[in-house]
Amino acid sequence: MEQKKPNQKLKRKRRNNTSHKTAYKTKLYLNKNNSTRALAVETLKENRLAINLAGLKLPNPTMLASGILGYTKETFKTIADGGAGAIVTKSVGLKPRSGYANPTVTQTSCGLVNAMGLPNPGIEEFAKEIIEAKRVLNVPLIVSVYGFTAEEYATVAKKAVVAGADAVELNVSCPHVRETGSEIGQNPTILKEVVEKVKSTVQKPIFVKLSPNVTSIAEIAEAAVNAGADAITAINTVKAMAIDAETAKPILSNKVGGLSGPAIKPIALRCVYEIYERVKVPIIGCGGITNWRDAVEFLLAGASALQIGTVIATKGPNIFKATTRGINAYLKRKGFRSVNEIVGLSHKS
Ligand code: RRO
Repeated sequence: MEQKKPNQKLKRKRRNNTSHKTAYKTKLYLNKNNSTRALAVETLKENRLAINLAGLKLPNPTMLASGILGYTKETFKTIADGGAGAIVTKSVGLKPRSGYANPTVTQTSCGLVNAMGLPNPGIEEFAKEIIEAKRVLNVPLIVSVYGFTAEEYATVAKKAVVAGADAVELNVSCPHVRETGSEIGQNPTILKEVVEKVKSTVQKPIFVKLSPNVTSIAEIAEAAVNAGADAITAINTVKAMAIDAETAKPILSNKVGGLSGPAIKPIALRCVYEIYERVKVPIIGCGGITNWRDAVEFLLAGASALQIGTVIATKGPNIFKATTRGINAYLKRKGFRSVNEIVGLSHKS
């Protein structure tokens, strides 16, 4: 009698189980004590979650999103200890900037609206913090950079890399500061000029963080990649505002700001999905991720890594560990050997 063939999924599951067992046994054979046993399990867990992001080695695909936690090495360390696989700094420019007057952030029913106005100490001052942060961090440090011209972007990126940045993320998507941010990222010609200039100036990976406030984010992503972007981060905040019914006035001093948090997750997910169909470089999903299930959805949409931001305000730094644990349990339950296996999987169905 002809034997029934096991379906593909079951086959994969079995193969994975076997390979895990083999690796596990090998370790135990070499070192027969309990601490090594724990180490072996840990190593296997890490292997399932470890990624190579445009040449950067991350122990897991979660990253601190830019703009969330200031500029000090202490805060970066706290986030890395919370389980983040990489850290992205708040955006830094050529000169110090005090940003907008208060109020700069307001809570809405499903997220935050901010208009900080790019407050930052300037790259000369921040370079010292990069040097210090590199001494204490065991995960990659990515410096978010902005400028008002292509030359400024390149100068700041160069200084960040000289100080020790493992990569730079170009902020071409801040929704409310004039002559930088989305005014650059909404125009493929200017964007190309900026990316090319930075690419020819630094020898580290360049991530480009895009705005959702465009007609076709895939078209913008393609322009960035053609100009040399090594990865695309999608998305920055969605242009928004809040009005106080009692005072009858806009709440933020800048009136208009950017919405982040759960409200923008479906928008971010759609952006990642569209970009994945258009370009081949890794995509870093960002926007409203608050738990492991959100993270998995982004991976399935095509993200290779995930930036987490707004939720830290309510759940604290351990959100990174919780998210990673959840992704790991999902992969295990579904029979996948590596997180890479589910990147873009929703496109195949
Ligand atoms: O500093 C800000 O107000 C800000 C920036 Br740079 C950004 O990229 N996105 C955002 O929502 N706010």
